[in-house]
Amino acid sequence: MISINTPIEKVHYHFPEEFWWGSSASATQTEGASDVDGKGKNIWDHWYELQPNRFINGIGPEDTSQFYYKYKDDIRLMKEIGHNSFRLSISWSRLFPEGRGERNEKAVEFYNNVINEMLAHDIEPFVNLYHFDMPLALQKIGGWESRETIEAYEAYAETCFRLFGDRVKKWFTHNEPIVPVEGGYLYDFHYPNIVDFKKAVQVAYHTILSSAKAIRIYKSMNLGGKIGIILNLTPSYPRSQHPADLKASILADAFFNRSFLDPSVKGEFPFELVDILMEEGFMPKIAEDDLQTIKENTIDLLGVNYYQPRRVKAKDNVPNPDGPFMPERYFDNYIMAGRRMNVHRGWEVYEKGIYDILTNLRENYGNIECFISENGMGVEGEEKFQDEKGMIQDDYRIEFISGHLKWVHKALEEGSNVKGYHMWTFMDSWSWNNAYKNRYGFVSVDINKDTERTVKKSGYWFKNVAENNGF
Ligand code: BGP
Repeated sequence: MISINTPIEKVHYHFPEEFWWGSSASATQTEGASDVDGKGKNIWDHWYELQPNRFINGIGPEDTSQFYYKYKDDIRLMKEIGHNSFRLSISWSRLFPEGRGERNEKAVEFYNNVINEMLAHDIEPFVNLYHFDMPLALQKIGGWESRETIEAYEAYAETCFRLFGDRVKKWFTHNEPIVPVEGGYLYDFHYPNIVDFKKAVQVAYHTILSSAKAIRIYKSMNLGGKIGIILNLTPSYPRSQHPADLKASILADAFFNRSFLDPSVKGEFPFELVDILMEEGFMPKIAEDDLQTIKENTIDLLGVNYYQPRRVKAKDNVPNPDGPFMPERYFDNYIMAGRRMNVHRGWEVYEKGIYDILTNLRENYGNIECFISENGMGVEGEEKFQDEKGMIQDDYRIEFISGHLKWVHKALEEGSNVKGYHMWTFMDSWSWNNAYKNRYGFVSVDINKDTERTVKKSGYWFKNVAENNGF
């Protein structure tokens, strides 16, 4: 039985003092105000204009949860539900409407206000520079396919460090950088909807290089904070211990996890991946000094996003040699009998995955300082769980979070360097292709009532957890 008011003596899972309790969000998904006060278009604004049918219920990014106008109330609510930290992202095209060149002072004012308001409430801002939102002007020159975008990103990053780095002490270069590669260049769920493995590799490579270059700039500025990256680490569990299944899982892991994890933490790429790229003729264009830059500029702090595991097996059938090259040439995805599902999102729920990730980081990545930067449960039709006062009784979410936190706690006991837990997300937000279908927040947002906010049961439960440093 889960109580939302746990007395301190009943805390079974105790977390260290100073543990980071909070949530994460991104600019495009929460700010709204997508074409006011000088913001330039990003790829989401553009894609929605081209193909509104690709967004559930035709709801686009133009007026997502209105954080741009309501940030003061939202930050007050964050405090009310126990946050000591919160991750936001800066909208690149709000700060630089053309991606580079002229800066938008209204954006500077907005992000200054948000950061100051958070600090006034003792909520530490964790700031991410890139969350899927390429400025359209830069996508027109190829986005991450082009080295010009890396230069523009360096200038953007340096501007952010200069403007906000006196107060922001935790920076992140990218959120889930594999996702724009998958969505935009392999599986057609992000603009520019290209299916081309060679371009996908170049995009991934440039993203990693951009991260290393931003880290180099940040360190040279001596601002006294930490800089890292946020990766969705999805353990690849093999169907069996048969060598063919094991090999499939090693390769899936190299494609989707180690492609970014290894260069970010160790400054080098996994040889399993490099071998495949060489053999198949997909090596990216690499300029002199690039690999040195990647080697020398690794992260201080790793954000781990975890939602679901990946399960893989050796291929059942010989892949079609004439089809487009896809990572799935080396493995098949596998549905484990008896798996538990979040049916709304179609994702398996496997709490132990979070522990396996933390253990892998401890054993194989020098126990790098890390935190859970996203974990959460998207649920459709949450209104039906509303009580007579309008509060959503989301016991399933409390169970989901506590189930994961127990494994985080076990990892901690075994020596993991995990420093906090951020839920996805503070309030129900616009979810890319899924718009407002799946609700993830501690706070509900009524999109039919001027985005009215109401704290859910899980929000008050979380307050209790944060205040007791455990549950
Ligand atoms: C992560 C992203 C978030 C968020 C979350 C939930 O991949 O970093 O931006 O959207 O997943 O996923 P979805 O919105 O697709 O349900």
